[in-house]
Amino acid sequence: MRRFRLGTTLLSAGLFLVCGAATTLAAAQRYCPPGGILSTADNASMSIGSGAVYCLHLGAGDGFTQMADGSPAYIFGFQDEVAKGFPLDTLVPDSTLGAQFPAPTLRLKEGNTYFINLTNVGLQNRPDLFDPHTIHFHGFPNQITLYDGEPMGSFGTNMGATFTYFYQPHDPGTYMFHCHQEAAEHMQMGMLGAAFIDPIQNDNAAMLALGSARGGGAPAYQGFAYNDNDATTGYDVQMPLQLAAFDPYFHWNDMCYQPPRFAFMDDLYPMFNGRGYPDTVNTDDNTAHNINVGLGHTCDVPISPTEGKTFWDGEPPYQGSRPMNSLVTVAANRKALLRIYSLSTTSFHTIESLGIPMRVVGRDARIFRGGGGVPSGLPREYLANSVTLGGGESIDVILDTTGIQPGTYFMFARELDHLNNNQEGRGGMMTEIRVTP
Ligand SMILES: [Cu+2]
Repeated sequence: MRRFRLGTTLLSAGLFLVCGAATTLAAAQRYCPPGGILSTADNASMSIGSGAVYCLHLGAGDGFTQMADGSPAYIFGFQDEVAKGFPLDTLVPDSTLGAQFPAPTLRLKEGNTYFINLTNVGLQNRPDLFDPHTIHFHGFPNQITLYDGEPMGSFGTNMGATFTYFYQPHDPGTYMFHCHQEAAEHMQMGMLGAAFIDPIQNDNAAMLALGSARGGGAPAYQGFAYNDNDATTGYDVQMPLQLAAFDPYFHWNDMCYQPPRFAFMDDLYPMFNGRGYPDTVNTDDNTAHNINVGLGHTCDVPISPTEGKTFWDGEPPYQGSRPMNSLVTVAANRKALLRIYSLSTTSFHTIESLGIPMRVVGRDARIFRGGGGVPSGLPREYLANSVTLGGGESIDVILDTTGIQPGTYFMFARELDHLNNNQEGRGGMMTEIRVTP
């Protein structure tokens, strides 16, 4: 905790430009370099071309989301300020209680340049706290300390302040980002998202056309997981798949001014992309903003395992808080790339695909090739029906539906206690792969 606020600090390409005007809670500033393209954080256009400059803006604060059994959960989280479009002079108050889980997906491209503004909009439900927030790109090679978001090595962004991160991604692959401030708490509370780097090979028309060479009317590939030089990581559809889970007691404690229960963290809501089954296949994108909805809860009644909803008094502000599902829809004789990443704070997860083999093409943002992962290295890909990830790890899996009968297939965590939504069975970390004719 700190007892003063930093002014808005703008940093670009190693050049320090300290803005003289102190930022207040009522005003935010967004840095965008000349020629920079303002883009929504999860807009696929950010991954087009090479040498482009993009300017993004994330807010960090608190909010509420809904578990698959209907229970609410108080969260800390990120939101996409460009997509929400609030005026900058009221961005901070407008953004309160707007956190979403997972965070907006950051789809970046090798060779482009990204300025990512982070505004700390404060914790509306915890005015006693003035926690800073950060963006930490987990696994980025050669990240400089200033933009690494690890607060003991650099700093966190204080309430009401905006800091501009600068990234030039060079190494394609599946990464993840999270707030690193008091990480055990802020990660358990939901400040987790996907960050993946598209390879420059996506610009290679001849390589993309190899998709059509599969015959049977197959289209060109949509893209590749890596610069593989042989199109083995080509895909027709792709999806990031986040493994993370919530401990409802931890979240209740944070909502109700109780000490976080670090030593007893017990993730009773395992989730794919912020939802437990069957909510994982609900295509409602839940994108409306939840501004100006009353908190509606009372902390008088402690949460109980059997009646998690009793502390709510009225309709909780859910909208916009869980924008992603994890339903994979792919045609037969095509390829779906799953960018599986774990930001679990408690458990390993073993994810099984029933009926569609998984071809593991990369791990921890490295293509599976000999010779240090160079494209000319020998293939090290392998087929599996399950993969196991600890927190902070990623695995790139291609589901090849060649010869697979159209129908619904399941992908799920093989730990049976991860297939629940707290007390509700047949839920948790499970989703569907729908293979269409
Ligand atoms: Cu944080």
